[in-house]
Amino acid sequence: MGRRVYCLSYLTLLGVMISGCSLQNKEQDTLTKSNTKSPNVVILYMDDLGYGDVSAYRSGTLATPNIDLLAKEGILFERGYATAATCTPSRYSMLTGDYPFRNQKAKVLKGDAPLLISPAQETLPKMLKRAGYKTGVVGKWHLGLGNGNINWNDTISPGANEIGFDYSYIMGATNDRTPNVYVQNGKVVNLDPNDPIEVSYKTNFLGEPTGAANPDMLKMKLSNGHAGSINNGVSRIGFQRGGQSAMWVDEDMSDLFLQEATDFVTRNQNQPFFLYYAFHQPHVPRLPHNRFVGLSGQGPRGDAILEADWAIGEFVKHLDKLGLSEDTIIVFSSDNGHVLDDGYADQAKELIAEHTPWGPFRGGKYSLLDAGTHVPFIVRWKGNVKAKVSNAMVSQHDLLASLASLTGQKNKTKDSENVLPALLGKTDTGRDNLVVQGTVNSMAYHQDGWVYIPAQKGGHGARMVNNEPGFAPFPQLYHLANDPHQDENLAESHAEQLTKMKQGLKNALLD
Ligand code: NG6
Ligand code: CA
Repeated sequence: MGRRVYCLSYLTLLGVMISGCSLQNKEQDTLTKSNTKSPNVVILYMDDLGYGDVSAYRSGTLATPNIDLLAKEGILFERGYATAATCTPSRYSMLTGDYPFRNQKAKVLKGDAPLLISPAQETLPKMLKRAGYKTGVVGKWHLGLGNGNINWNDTISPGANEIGFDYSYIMGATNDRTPNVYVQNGKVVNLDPNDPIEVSYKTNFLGEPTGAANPDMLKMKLSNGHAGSINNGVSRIGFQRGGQSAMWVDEDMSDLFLQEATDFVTRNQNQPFFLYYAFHQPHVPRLPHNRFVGLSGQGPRGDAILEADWAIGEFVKHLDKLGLSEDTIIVFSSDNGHVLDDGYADQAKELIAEHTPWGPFRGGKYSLLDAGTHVPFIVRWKGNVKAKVSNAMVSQHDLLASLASLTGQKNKTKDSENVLPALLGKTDTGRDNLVVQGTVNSMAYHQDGWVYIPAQKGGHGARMVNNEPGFAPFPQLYHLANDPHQDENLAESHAEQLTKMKQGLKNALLD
Protein backbone atom coordinates (compact mmCIF):
# COMPACT_ATOMS: atom_id res chain seq x y z
CA MET A 1 0.00 0.00 0.00
CA GLY A 2 1.26 3.41 -0.80
CA ARG A 3 1.90 6.49 1.27
CA ARG A 4 -1.58 7.95 1.10
CA VAL A 5 -4.35 5.60 2.10
CA TYR A 6 -7.59 6.32 0.28
CA CYS A 7 -9.82 5.27 3.21
CA LEU A 8 -12.40 7.94 2.64
CA SER A 9 -12.74 7.05 -1.01
CA TYR A 10 -13.14 3.36 -0.37
CA LEU A 11 -15.68 3.98 2.39
CA THR A 12 -17.62 6.25 0.07
CA LEU A 13 -17.55 3.60 -2.62
CA LEU A 14 -18.71 0.95 -0.11
CA GLY A 15 -21.58 3.22 0.90
CA VAL A 16 -22.54 3.60 -2.71
CA MET A 17 -22.59 -0.17 -3.18
CA ILE A 18 -24.62 -0.79 0.00
CA SER A 19 -27.17 1.84 -0.93
CA GLY A 20 -27.85 -0.21 -4.02
CA CYS A 21 -26.52 2.20 -6.63
CA SER A 22 -25.15 0.53 -9.70
CA LEU A 23 -21.36 0.47 -9.46
CA GLN A 24 -21.27 0.28 -13.22
CA ASN A 25 -23.06 3.62 -13.51
CA LYS A 26 -21.02 5.14 -10.75
CA GLU A 27 -17.84 4.37 -12.59
CA GLN A 28 -19.10 6.01 -15.73
CA ASP A 29 -20.04 9.15 -13.85
CA THR A 30 -17.83 12.09 -13.25
CA LEU A 31 -16.19 11.50 -9.91
CA THR A 32 -17.85 13.63 -7.29
CA LYS A 33 -16.18 15.70 -4.62
CA SER A 34 -16.65 13.00 -1.95
CA ASN A 35 -14.71 10.30 -3.78
CA THR A 36 -11.96 12.34 -5.35
CA LYS A 37 -8.34 11.34 -4.96
CA SER A 38 -5.03 13.05 -5.12
CA PRO A 39 -2.38 10.70 -6.44
CA ASN A 40 0.78 12.35 -7.73
CA VAL A 41 0.73 12.98 -11.46
CA VAL A 42 3.77 12.75 -13.71
CA ILE A 43 3.65 13.44 -17.43
CA LEU A 44 6.64 12.02 -19.28
CA TYR A 45 6.51 13.91 -22.56
CA MET A 46 8.79 13.08 -25.45
CA ASP A 47 9.75 15.37 -28.32
CA ASP A 48 9.17 13.94 -31.84
CA LEU A 49 8.83 10.32 -30.75
CA GLY A 50 6.72 8.24 -33.12
CA TYR A 51 4.11 5.61 -32.25
CA GLY A 52 6.34 2.87 -33.67
CA ASP A 53 9.39 4.05 -31.70
CA VAL A 54 8.04 2.36 -28.56
CA SER A 55 8.48 -1.41 -28.71
CA ALA A 56 5.32 -1.99 -26.65
CA TYR A 57 3.44 -0.90 -29.77
CA ARG A 58 5.01 -3.84 -31.61
CA SER A 59 5.68 -2.15 -34.87
CA GLY A 60 9.30 -0.97 -34.89
CA THR A 61 12.62 -2.72 -34.31
CA LEU A 62 13.98 -0.48 -31.56
CA ALA A 63 13.79 -1.90 -28.01
CA THR A 64 12.51 0.47 -25.30
CA PRO A 65 12.26 -1.85 -22.26
CA ASN A 66 11.62 0.86 -19.68
CA ILE A 67 8.77 2.52 -21.54
CA ASP A 68 7.41 -0.95 -22.30
CA LEU A 69 7.30 -1.70 -18.57
CA LEU A 70 4.94 1.26 -18.08
CA ALA A 71 2.68 -0.26 -20.72
CA LYS A 72 2.94 -3.72 -19.18
CA GLU A 73 1.86 -2.36 -15.82
CA GLY A 74 -0.63 0.13 -17.21
CA ILE A 75 -2.86 0.97 -20.12
CA LEU A 76 -1.51 1.21 -23.61
CA PHE A 77 -3.74 3.41 -25.74
CA GLU A 78 -3.88 2.43 -29.37
CA ARG A 79 -5.64 5.67 -30.29
CA GLY A 80 -3.83 8.35 -28.31
CA TYR A 81 -3.40 11.77 -29.91
CA ALA A 82 -1.51 15.02 -29.65
CA THR A 83 -3.67 17.87 -30.99
CA ALA A 84 -0.96 19.05 -33.40
CA ALA A 85 1.87 17.68 -35.52
CA THR A 86 4.34 20.22 -34.11
CA CYS A 87 5.58 21.04 -30.67
CA THR A 88 4.31 24.40 -29.42
CA PRO A 89 0.65 23.90 -30.37
CA SER A 90 0.55 20.41 -28.82
CA ARG A 91 2.07 21.62 -25.57
CA TYR A 92 -0.16 24.66 -25.49
CA SER A 93 -3.14 22.39 -25.86
CA MET A 94 -2.08 19.84 -23.27
CA LEU A 95 -1.36 22.51 -20.67
CA THR A 96 -4.43 24.70 -21.30
CA GLY A 97 -6.97 22.05 -22.30
CA ASP A 98 -7.94 24.10 -25.35
CA TYR A 99 -7.36 23.36 -29.01
CA PRO A 100 -4.36 25.21 -30.40
CA PHE A 101 -6.50 26.84 -33.10
CA ARG A 102 -8.12 28.92 -30.35
CA ASN A 103 -4.86 30.87 -30.22
CA GLN A 104 -3.54 32.05 -33.58
CA LYS A 105 -0.07 32.52 -32.09
CA ALA A 106 0.20 28.82 -31.20
CA LYS A 107 2.78 27.81 -33.78
CA VAL A 108 6.44 26.70 -33.56
CA LEU A 109 7.98 29.57 -31.58
CA LYS A 110 11.35 31.22 -31.84
CA GLY A 111 13.63 31.21 -28.82
CA ASP A 112 12.83 34.83 -27.94
CA ALA A 113 9.05 34.63 -28.44
CA PRO A 114 6.81 35.98 -25.66
CA LEU A 115 4.88 33.65 -23.35
CA LEU A 116 2.03 32.12 -25.33
CA ILE A 117 -0.21 31.24 -22.40
CA SER A 118 -1.76 34.21 -20.65
CA PRO A 119 -1.21 34.24 -16.88
CA ALA A 120 -5.01 34.72 -16.67
CA GLN A 121 -5.68 31.46 -18.54
CA GLU A 122 -6.64 28.13 -16.98
CA THR A 123 -3.83 25.56 -17.01
CA LEU A 124 -3.28 21.99 -15.88
CA PRO A 125 -0.78 22.96 -13.16
CA LYS A 126 -3.07 25.76 -11.89
CA MET A 127 -5.97 23.35 -11.65
CA LEU A 128 -3.86 20.85 -9.73
CA LYS A 129 -2.56 23.61 -7.47
CA ARG A 130 -6.14 24.37 -6.52
CA ALA A 131 -6.40 20.68 -5.60
CA GLY A 132 -3.44 21.11 -3.25
CA TYR A 133 -0.61 19.88 -5.49
CA LYS A 134 2.96 21.16 -5.71
CA THR A 135 3.73 21.60 -9.38
CA GLY A 136 6.95 21.46 -11.34
CA VAL A 137 8.23 21.43 -14.91
CA VAL A 138 11.59 20.06 -15.97
CA GLY A 139 12.85 20.00 -19.56
CA LYS A 140 11.71 21.43 -22.84
CA TRP A 141 9.34 24.39 -22.60
CA HIS A 142 8.82 25.97 -26.05
CA LEU A 143 5.82 28.04 -24.98
CA GLY A 144 7.55 31.40 -25.01
CA LEU A 145 8.94 33.50 -22.17
CA GLY A 146 8.59 37.12 -21.11
CA ASN A 147 6.64 39.89 -22.77
CA GLY A 148 8.46 40.16 -26.08
CA ASN A 149 11.65 41.90 -25.11
CA ILE A 150 13.52 39.53 -22.81
CA ASN A 151 16.51 40.65 -20.81
CA TRP A 152 18.14 37.25 -20.29
CA ASN A 153 20.38 38.73 -17.60
CA ASP A 154 17.52 39.70 -15.32
CA THR A 155 14.56 37.74 -13.99
CA ILE A 156 12.61 36.44 -17.00
CA SER A 157 8.91 36.89 -16.41
CA PRO A 158 6.20 35.91 -17.10
CA GLY A 159 7.14 32.28 -17.67
CA ALA A 160 6.36 28.80 -16.39
CA ASN A 161 6.05 30.01 -12.79
CA GLU A 162 3.39 32.56 -13.74
CA ILE A 163 1.11 30.01 -15.40
CA GLY A 164 0.98 27.56 -12.51
CA PHE A 165 4.32 25.88 -11.92
CA ASP A 166 5.79 26.26 -8.43
CA TYR A 167 9.15 25.12 -9.76
CA SER A 168 10.65 25.27 -13.24
CA TYR A 169 13.95 24.12 -14.68
CA ILE A 170 13.62 24.48 -18.41
CA MET A 171 15.24 24.72 -21.77
CA GLY A 172 13.36 27.80 -23.01
CA ALA A 173 12.59 26.72 -26.58
CA THR A 174 14.15 23.74 -28.39
CA ASN A 175 17.61 22.22 -28.39
CA ASP A 176 18.21 23.68 -31.85
CA ARG A 177 17.30 27.27 -30.94
CA THR A 178 19.25 29.96 -29.12
CA PRO A 179 19.83 30.82 -26.34
CA ASN A 180 21.44 27.51 -25.32
CA VAL A 181 21.00 28.00 -21.59
CA TYR A 182 18.75 26.62 -18.86
CA VAL A 183 16.28 28.82 -17.02
CA GLN A 184 15.47 27.98 -13.40
CA ASN A 185 12.50 29.81 -11.90
CA GLY A 186 13.05 32.69 -14.32
CA LYS A 187 16.83 32.98 -13.94
CA VAL A 188 19.48 31.75 -16.38
CA VAL A 189 21.48 29.04 -14.59
CA ASN A 190 25.23 29.64 -14.04
CA LEU A 191 25.24 33.05 -15.69
CA ASP A 192 28.31 35.21 -15.08
CA PRO A 193 27.10 38.83 -14.76
CA ASN A 194 30.36 39.94 -16.38
CA ASP A 195 29.50 38.03 -19.53
CA PRO A 196 25.88 38.97 -20.26
CA ILE A 197 23.79 37.14 -22.88
CA GLU A 198 22.36 38.78 -25.95
CA VAL A 199 19.94 36.98 -28.25
CA SER A 200 18.67 37.89 -31.70
CA TYR A 201 16.51 36.14 -34.28
CA LYS A 202 17.28 38.80 -36.88
CA THR A 203 20.99 39.40 -37.22
CA ASN A 204 24.23 37.87 -36.04
CA PHE A 205 26.43 39.67 -33.53
CA LEU A 206 29.52 41.13 -35.12
CA GLY A 207 32.44 38.69 -35.28
CA GLU A 208 30.51 35.68 -33.88
CA PRO A 209 30.88 32.43 -35.84
CA THR A 210 27.83 30.82 -37.48
CA GLY A 211 27.07 27.46 -39.03
CA ALA A 212 26.68 29.17 -42.40
CA ALA A 213 30.04 30.96 -42.33
CA ASN A 214 32.10 28.43 -40.36
CA PRO A 215 31.06 24.88 -41.33
CA ASP A 216 34.55 23.68 -40.37
CA MET A 217 33.71 24.38 -36.72
CA LEU A 218 30.77 21.97 -36.70
CA LYS A 219 30.81 18.47 -35.24
CA MET A 220 27.37 17.84 -36.72
CA LYS A 221 26.82 18.80 -40.34
CA LEU A 222 23.65 20.51 -41.52
CA SER A 223 21.07 19.31 -43.97
CA ASN A 224 18.63 22.20 -43.73
CA GLY A 225 18.59 25.54 -41.89
CA HIS A 226 20.24 25.77 -38.45
CA ALA A 227 22.81 28.16 -39.86
CA GLY A 228 22.99 30.51 -36.84
CA SER A 229 25.22 30.63 -33.76
CA ILE A 230 27.48 27.74 -32.85
CA ASN A 231 27.45 26.19 -29.39
CA ASN A 232 29.15 22.92 -28.45
CA GLY A 233 30.17 22.40 -32.08
CA VAL A 234 26.56 22.56 -33.28
CA SER A 235 24.97 25.50 -35.05
CA ARG A 236 21.43 26.49 -34.13
CA ILE A 237 18.50 28.60 -35.27
CA GLY A 238 19.00 32.18 -34.05
CA PHE A 239 21.97 34.09 -32.74
CA GLN A 240 23.51 34.44 -29.32
CA ARG A 241 26.49 36.23 -27.82
CA GLY A 242 27.93 35.99 -24.31
CA GLY A 243 26.74 33.80 -21.45
CA GLN A 244 29.58 31.30 -21.97
CA SER A 245 29.49 29.91 -18.42
CA ALA A 246 25.76 29.21 -18.77
CA MET A 247 25.87 27.36 -22.10
CA TRP A 248 24.47 23.84 -21.99
CA VAL A 249 26.33 20.74 -23.13
CA ASP A 250 23.88 18.71 -25.22
CA GLU A 251 25.42 15.39 -24.20
CA ASP A 252 24.76 16.11 -20.51
CA MET A 253 21.21 17.39 -20.93
CA SER A 254 19.43 14.09 -20.33
CA ASP A 255 21.29 13.34 -17.10
CA LEU A 256 20.68 16.87 -15.86
CA PHE A 257 16.92 16.74 -16.51
CA LEU A 258 16.76 13.32 -14.84
CA GLN A 259 18.52 14.71 -11.78
CA GLU A 260 16.20 17.70 -11.69
CA ALA A 261 13.13 15.49 -12.09
CA THR A 262 14.14 13.05 -9.35
CA ASP A 263 15.14 15.92 -7.04
CA PHE A 264 11.71 17.49 -7.51
CA VAL A 265 10.09 14.18 -6.53
CA THR A 266 12.34 13.77 -3.49
CA ARG A 267 11.59 17.30 -2.28
CA ASN A 268 7.85 16.84 -2.66
CA GLN A 269 7.41 13.21 -1.66
CA ASN A 270 5.27 14.00 1.38
CA GLN A 271 2.50 15.83 -0.47
CA PRO A 272 0.66 15.46 -3.77
CA PHE A 273 2.78 16.68 -6.65
CA PHE A 274 2.46 17.19 -10.39
CA LEU A 275 5.61 16.92 -12.48
CA TYR A 276 5.68 17.72 -16.17
CA TYR A 277 8.93 16.04 -17.25
CA ALA A 278 9.47 17.13 -20.84
CA PHE A 279 12.25 15.25 -22.61
CA HIS A 280 14.26 16.82 -25.43
CA GLN A 281 14.77 13.47 -27.18
CA PRO A 282 14.71 12.56 -30.02
CA HIS A 283 14.42 16.16 -31.31
CA VAL A 284 17.40 17.49 -33.26
CA PRO A 285 20.28 17.98 -32.69
CA ARG A 286 20.55 14.41 -31.44
CA LEU A 287 23.56 14.29 -29.17
CA PRO A 288 23.11 11.59 -26.53
CA HIS A 289 25.70 11.01 -23.84
CA ASN A 290 28.66 8.88 -24.85
CA ARG A 291 27.22 5.96 -22.85
CA PHE A 292 24.50 5.59 -25.47
CA VAL A 293 26.44 6.33 -28.65
CA GLY A 294 26.22 3.37 -31.03
CA LEU A 295 23.80 1.38 -28.84
CA SER A 296 20.82 1.36 -31.18
CA GLY A 297 22.63 0.67 -34.44
CA GLN A 298 20.38 3.36 -35.91
CA GLY A 299 22.66 6.32 -35.36
CA PRO A 300 22.00 9.33 -33.12
CA ARG A 301 18.20 9.23 -33.42
CA GLY A 302 17.92 5.67 -32.11
CA ASP A 303 20.63 6.29 -29.52
CA ALA A 304 18.80 9.38 -28.22
CA ILE A 305 15.61 7.33 -27.79
CA LEU A 306 17.51 4.65 -25.85
CA GLU A 307 19.01 7.37 -23.67
CA ALA A 308 15.51 8.68 -22.85
CA ASP A 309 14.23 5.15 -22.25
CA TRP A 310 17.06 4.60 -19.76
CA ALA A 311 16.27 7.89 -17.99
CA ILE A 312 12.62 6.83 -17.72
CA GLY A 313 13.74 3.55 -16.12
CA GLU A 314 15.85 5.46 -13.59
CA PHE A 315 13.01 7.87 -12.86
CA VAL A 316 10.55 5.04 -12.24
CA LYS A 317 13.09 3.28 -9.99
CA HIS A 318 13.31 6.48 -7.99
CA LEU A 319 9.53 6.50 -7.47
CA ASP A 320 9.75 2.84 -6.40
CA LYS A 321 12.57 3.58 -3.99
CA LEU A 322 10.50 6.30 -2.30
CA GLY A 323 7.49 3.99 -2.16
CA LEU A 324 5.50 6.28 -4.46
CA SER A 325 4.67 4.01 -7.39
CA GLU A 326 1.13 3.17 -6.22
CA ASP A 327 0.53 6.82 -5.39
CA THR A 328 1.59 8.14 -8.76
CA ILE A 329 -0.19 8.24 -12.09
CA ILE A 330 2.36 8.27 -14.90
CA VAL A 331 1.26 9.45 -18.33
CA PHE A 332 3.69 8.83 -21.17
CA SER A 333 3.28 10.48 -24.58
CA SER A 334 4.93 12.55 -27.31
CA ASP A 335 4.25 16.06 -28.64
CA ASN A 336 4.06 14.99 -32.28
CA GLY A 337 5.01 12.14 -34.57
CA HIS A 338 8.45 11.13 -35.73
CA VAL A 339 10.74 12.90 -38.16
CA LEU A 340 13.96 11.51 -39.56
CA ASP A 341 15.92 14.35 -41.19
CA ASP A 342 14.93 17.54 -39.35
CA GLY A 343 17.83 19.71 -40.46
CA TYR A 344 21.03 17.96 -39.31
CA ALA A 345 22.89 15.34 -41.34
CA ASP A 346 22.77 12.69 -38.59
CA GLN A 347 22.01 9.71 -40.82
CA ALA A 348 18.59 9.08 -39.29
CA LYS A 349 17.26 8.15 -42.71
CA GLU A 350 20.24 6.13 -43.83
CA LEU A 351 20.41 3.95 -40.70
CA ILE A 352 16.71 3.38 -40.11
CA ALA A 353 16.81 -0.11 -41.73
CA GLU A 354 13.62 -2.04 -40.83
CA HIS A 355 12.56 0.31 -38.04
CA THR A 356 9.18 2.01 -38.53
CA PRO A 357 8.76 5.02 -36.20
CA TRP A 358 5.47 5.88 -37.92
CA GLY A 359 3.96 2.53 -36.87
CA PRO A 360 1.25 1.30 -39.22
CA PHE A 361 0.28 4.88 -40.08
CA ARG A 362 1.18 7.35 -42.83
CA GLY A 363 2.92 10.72 -42.54
CA GLY A 364 4.89 12.08 -39.59
CA LYS A 365 5.77 15.34 -37.85
CA TYR A 366 4.24 18.41 -39.63
CA SER A 367 1.77 16.17 -41.44
CA LEU A 368 -2.02 16.00 -41.34
CA LEU A 369 -1.75 12.33 -42.16
CA ASP A 370 -2.23 10.21 -39.09
CA ALA A 371 1.38 9.64 -37.96
CA GLY A 372 1.70 13.40 -37.42
CA THR A 373 -0.47 13.31 -34.29
CA HIS A 374 -1.15 9.63 -33.54
CA VAL A 375 1.43 9.07 -30.82
CA PRO A 376 2.33 6.64 -28.06
CA PHE A 377 0.07 7.17 -25.07
CA ILE A 378 0.44 5.10 -21.91
CA VAL A 379 -1.07 5.53 -18.44
CA ARG A 380 0.30 3.62 -15.47
CA TRP A 381 -1.13 3.80 -11.96
CA LYS A 382 0.36 0.78 -10.31
CA GLY A 383 -2.01 -1.17 -8.11
CA ASN A 384 -4.92 1.06 -9.14
CA VAL A 385 -5.48 0.41 -12.82
CA LYS A 386 -5.43 -2.99 -14.45
CA ALA A 387 -3.02 -3.52 -17.29
CA LYS A 388 -4.71 -3.57 -20.68
CA VAL A 389 -4.66 -2.33 -24.24
CA SER A 390 -7.34 0.27 -24.85
CA ASN A 391 -8.97 1.27 -28.08
CA ALA A 392 -10.52 4.42 -26.62
CA MET A 393 -9.67 7.61 -28.52
CA VAL A 394 -7.99 9.96 -26.05
CA SER A 395 -6.22 13.24 -26.60
CA GLN A 396 -3.56 14.93 -24.51
CA HIS A 397 -5.74 17.99 -24.01
CA ASP A 398 -8.24 15.78 -22.16
CA LEU A 399 -5.81 15.30 -19.29
CA LEU A 400 -6.92 18.60 -17.74
CA ALA A 401 -10.64 17.80 -17.51
CA SER A 402 -9.94 14.18 -16.58
CA LEU A 403 -7.55 15.05 -13.77
CA ALA A 404 -9.94 17.80 -12.65
CA SER A 405 -12.58 15.11 -12.29
CA LEU A 406 -10.19 12.86 -10.38
CA THR A 407 -9.22 15.61 -7.96
CA GLY A 408 -12.65 17.21 -7.55
CA GLN A 409 -11.92 20.39 -9.47
CA LYS A 410 -14.00 22.22 -12.05
CA ASN A 411 -13.14 21.93 -15.72
CA LYS A 412 -12.93 25.58 -16.79
CA THR A 413 -11.67 24.88 -20.31
CA LYS A 414 -13.47 25.01 -23.62
CA ASP A 415 -12.20 21.86 -25.26
CA SER A 416 -10.84 19.43 -22.67
CA GLU A 417 -13.13 16.44 -22.13
CA ASN A 418 -13.36 14.22 -19.11
CA VAL A 419 -12.19 10.81 -20.34
CA LEU A 420 -11.12 9.64 -16.88
CA PRO A 421 -13.01 6.33 -17.08
CA ALA A 422 -11.04 5.54 -20.26
CA LEU A 423 -7.75 6.72 -18.78
CA LEU A 424 -8.31 4.43 -15.80
CA GLY A 425 -9.22 1.54 -18.09
CA LYS A 426 -12.83 1.28 -16.97
CA THR A 427 -14.25 1.75 -20.43
CA ASP A 428 -13.02 1.66 -24.02
CA THR A 429 -15.08 4.72 -24.87
CA GLY A 430 -13.00 7.85 -25.11
CA ARG A 431 -13.85 11.08 -26.85
CA ASP A 432 -16.34 11.04 -29.67
CA ASN A 433 -14.52 13.35 -32.06
CA LEU A 434 -11.23 15.19 -32.30
CA VAL A 435 -9.69 17.99 -34.34
CA VAL A 436 -5.98 17.73 -35.02
CA GLN A 437 -3.73 20.24 -36.70
CA GLY A 438 -0.87 19.60 -39.15
CA THR A 439 0.80 22.95 -39.26
CA VAL A 440 -1.02 26.21 -38.60
CA ASN A 441 -4.53 26.44 -40.09
CA SER A 442 -4.59 22.93 -41.51
CA MET A 443 -6.94 20.60 -39.64
CA ALA A 444 -8.18 17.05 -39.79
CA TYR A 445 -11.34 15.80 -38.12
CA HIS A 446 -11.82 12.41 -36.46
CA GLN A 447 -15.17 10.83 -35.73
CA ASP A 448 -16.41 7.24 -35.39
CA GLY A 449 -13.17 5.76 -36.72
CA TRP A 450 -13.18 8.04 -39.77
CA VAL A 451 -10.87 10.94 -40.49
CA TYR A 452 -11.56 13.81 -42.85
CA ILE A 453 -8.87 16.10 -44.24
CA PRO A 454 -10.21 19.13 -46.08
CA ALA A 455 -8.60 20.10 -49.38
CA GLN A 456 -5.40 21.98 -48.58
CA LYS A 457 -3.95 24.96 -50.35
CA GLY A 458 -0.36 23.95 -49.78
CA GLY A 459 1.91 26.64 -48.44
CA HIS A 460 3.57 25.83 -45.14
CA GLY A 461 1.63 22.57 -44.77
CA ALA A 462 2.79 21.38 -48.18
CA ARG A 463 6.03 20.07 -46.78
CA MET A 464 6.93 16.50 -47.69
CA VAL A 465 7.25 14.02 -44.85
CA ASN A 466 8.74 10.60 -45.61
CA ASN A 467 8.12 11.33 -49.26
CA GLU A 468 4.44 11.82 -48.42
CA PRO A 469 2.93 15.21 -49.13
CA GLY A 470 1.72 16.96 -46.00
CA PHE A 471 -1.25 18.17 -48.04
CA ALA A 472 -3.51 17.31 -50.93
CA PRO A 473 -5.50 19.84 -52.95
CA PHE A 474 -8.64 17.64 -52.71
CA PRO A 475 -10.72 16.38 -49.76
CA GLN A 476 -9.60 13.13 -48.17
CA LEU A 477 -11.71 10.69 -46.20
CA TYR A 478 -10.32 7.54 -44.64
CA HIS A 479 -11.75 4.85 -42.47
CA LEU A 480 -8.79 4.63 -40.10
CA ALA A 481 -9.99 1.54 -38.33
CA ASN A 482 -9.97 -0.42 -41.61
CA ASP A 483 -7.25 1.52 -43.39
CA PRO A 484 -4.69 2.78 -40.85
CA HIS A 485 -2.21 3.59 -43.62
CA GLN A 486 -4.70 5.91 -45.34
CA ASP A 487 -4.27 4.31 -48.75
CA GLU A 488 -7.85 4.48 -49.93
CA ASN A 489 -9.45 7.91 -50.16
CA LEU A 490 -13.20 7.33 -49.78
CA ALA A 491 -14.22 10.98 -50.23
CA GLU A 492 -15.94 10.35 -53.56
CA SER A 493 -17.41 6.94 -52.87
CA HIS A 494 -18.77 7.91 -49.41
CA ALA A 495 -20.30 11.31 -50.10
CA GLU A 496 -22.77 11.07 -47.24
CA GLN A 497 -20.07 10.33 -44.70
CA LEU A 498 -18.00 13.17 -46.16
CA THR A 499 -20.87 15.63 -45.65
CA LYS A 500 -21.28 14.42 -42.07
CA MET A 501 -17.58 14.89 -41.37
CA LYS A 502 -17.51 18.36 -42.96
CA GLN A 503 -20.37 19.40 -40.71
CA GLY A 504 -18.65 17.82 -37.70
CA LEU A 505 -15.47 19.80 -38.31
CA LYS A 506 -17.46 23.00 -38.81
CA ASN A 507 -19.28 22.46 -35.53
CA ALA A 508 -16.06 21.70 -33.67
CA LEU A 509 -14.40 24.86 -35.00
CA LEU A 510 -17.40 27.03 -34.12
CA ASP A 511 -18.08 25.56 -30.69
C1 NG6 B 1 11.75 23.64 -37.82
C2 NG6 B 1 13.21 23.22 -37.77
C3 NG6 B 1 13.28 21.87 -37.09
C4 NG6 B 1 12.59 21.89 -35.74
C5 NG6 B 1 11.17 22.41 -35.90
C6 NG6 B 1 10.43 22.55 -34.59
C7 NG6 B 1 14.66 23.89 -39.67
C8 NG6 B 1 15.10 23.55 -41.05
N1 NG6 B 1 13.75 23.08 -39.13
O1 NG6 B 1 11.66 24.91 -38.38
O2 NG6 B 1 14.61 21.47 -36.95
O3 NG6 B 1 13.28 22.71 -34.84
O4 NG6 B 1 11.18 23.67 -36.53
O5 NG6 B 1 10.27 21.33 -33.99
O6 NG6 B 1 15.10 24.86 -39.09
S1 NG6 B 1 9.26 21.18 -32.81
O7 NG6 B 1 9.25 19.78 -32.46
O8 NG6 B 1 9.79 22.00 -31.72
O9 NG6 B 1 7.98 21.63 -33.29
CA1 CA C 1 8.26 18.09 -31.22
